[in-house]
Amino acid sequence: MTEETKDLQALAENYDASQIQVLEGLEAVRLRPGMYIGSTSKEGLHHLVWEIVDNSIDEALAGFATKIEVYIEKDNSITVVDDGRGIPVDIQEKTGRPAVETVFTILHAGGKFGGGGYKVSGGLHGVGSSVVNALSTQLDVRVHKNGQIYYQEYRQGVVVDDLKVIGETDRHGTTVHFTPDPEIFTETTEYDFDKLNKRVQELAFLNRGLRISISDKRDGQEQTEAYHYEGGIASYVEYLNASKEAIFETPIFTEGEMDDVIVEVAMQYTTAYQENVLSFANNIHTHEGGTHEQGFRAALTRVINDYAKKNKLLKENEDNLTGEDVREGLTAVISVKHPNPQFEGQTKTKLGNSEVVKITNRLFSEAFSEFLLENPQVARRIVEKGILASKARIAAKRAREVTRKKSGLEISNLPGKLADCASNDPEETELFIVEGDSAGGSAKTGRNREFQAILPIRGKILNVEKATMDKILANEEIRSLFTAMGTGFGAEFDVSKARYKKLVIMTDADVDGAHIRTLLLTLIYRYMRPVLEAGYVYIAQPPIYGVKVGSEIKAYIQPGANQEQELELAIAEHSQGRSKPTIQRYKGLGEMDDHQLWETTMDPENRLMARVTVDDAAEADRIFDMLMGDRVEPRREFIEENAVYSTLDI
Ligand code: TTJ
Repeated sequence: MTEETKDLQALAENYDASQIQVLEGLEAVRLRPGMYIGSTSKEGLHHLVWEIVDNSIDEALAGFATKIEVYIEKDNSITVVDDGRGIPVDIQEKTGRPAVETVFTILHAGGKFGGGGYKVSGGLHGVGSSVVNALSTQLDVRVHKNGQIYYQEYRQGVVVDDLKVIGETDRHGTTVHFTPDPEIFTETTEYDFDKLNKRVQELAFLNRGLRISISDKRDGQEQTEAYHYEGGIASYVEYLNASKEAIFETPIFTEGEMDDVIVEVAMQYTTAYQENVLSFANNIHTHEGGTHEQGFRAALTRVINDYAKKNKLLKENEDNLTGEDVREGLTAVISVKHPNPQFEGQTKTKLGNSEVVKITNRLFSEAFSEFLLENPQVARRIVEKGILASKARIAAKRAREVTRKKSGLEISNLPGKLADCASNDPEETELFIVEGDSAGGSAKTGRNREFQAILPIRGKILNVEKATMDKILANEEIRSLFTAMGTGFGAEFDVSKARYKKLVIMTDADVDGAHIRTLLLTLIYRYMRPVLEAGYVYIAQPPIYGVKVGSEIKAYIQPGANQEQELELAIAEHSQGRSKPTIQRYKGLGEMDDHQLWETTMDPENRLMARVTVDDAAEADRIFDMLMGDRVEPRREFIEENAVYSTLDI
């Protein structure tokens, strides 16, 4: 028997059999938290919030809650408030306990009692509030219902006292407050406002009409963001297209329901060349797509071709537009709500329910065909855009056929500027893309040649958003990147051929560096997506300060939210009496010599790198036009405020 089991047994002495089961259930959660919430890292910590918020979202989707508030309290505990019916407080026959107690103490309970409505939210792990309770040092719930305020509290999931009435109220709803247990969340118990805020905004887009807010009450970080979109996912599309040029004013919005599956689609075309289709199932972002996307794509292609032929925009003997043609410049959000979603794929973010192909296809086809009939001007623009795309595609194909034998992207043509490494084992090799020739020089001499390769690029790389495939292929900087990576391009792209499993973007820690990084990320997002999905892309994090005593560097300070405090600390630590260390501020990689660059930024033992997620890159892509616009000042401010870094890694 483990120590923990003994403790629980002792606690359980006064309980009956059902309560011992409760304790065993909670103990299982505390012993293997990862099985219930995915991980106990920063991800898991944030996951707790969604396990709670999902319950309020369900109550909103059932039509009873209109407002949800999320608070990060001063001590990094979380409060979630809704104005729904309130969790039931009546005694359940089966357990002899109030329903609310069961919700928080029995594994897998919650959601379905009371009948009617199905649970639509529910995260990837979908196990609910008892898990959050088990993983919190303290959790309390207040239910406003029947004019009374009911209260109960728990410690590490164990009931402190019976549910009791602590006051009167004229409102209704549920308030849950919890403190994640630092014994479980050993990496961090500090909440990231931006991370919560992003998801809260996404939930507002995905659940039309919902009012949801997030507030940070921590000292010095006080802020609130509140969201409410009457347009739902149509507003989401407008948001995604904010800095792009749309070819018609208002996004198309369709919705329908069949066999208890609700399907919503919002879409708008822009003058861009790429497609941007996001899909969701039960509010979960299905990064890997799935049957809802499949049904949507098939329907889109068929309906546009049917319309084009019927209206003689495309002649009977002409080839149909392909899926790629009709998705060029398309921004779309697909959201389905399913009573029993099946998630598949490597990251469990692919919708697998096979019946959803037909349902999405049917519902979207009907609504979209009707839209085209009623909006002939918009319909004509969409078809014309597709025809243009098909012409460009055919021209590019011809051009490629002519030059097939010397496409130039074969490894035998490795670019001259590439300083390759000795090893050819992708498991250990790293490709550094370095901005500028001088930094490239330092990186070449400073690196470990065994496994680190350097590809210097010149300041400007092509804006891929404004360029066609053949233009992109003709660009020197881009070609050398693709050749070095060895993955091929376009339809021939093959991530398994990657010559390096780390692709590290190393740019100056200044505005221009951030700009170039964004250009590269957009290129990778658009044309090397599998490399990104495989987790191969990193951003190097050169220090911004060096703390020097005499000529010796004692400490490097990395950029980040706490950089100034860390600098103060380092100064204090390396001061001797009145003699203070000197501070060097690094404006660019060029200011470091080869040895410093190795030590601070490239040496796997010391360096800090941020792994880029698909979402980071998607965000870079979204803000792209802002960066590429003609006005310099807003751009500069924007980059300074939004340099795209993500979570730490390695
Ligand atoms: C269930 O069916 C009967 C009426 O109440 C329904 C219900 O449970 N509503 C509900 C639960 N609203 N809000 C919650 C809830 C809110 C939070 C913040 C946390 C939890 C676990 C539940």
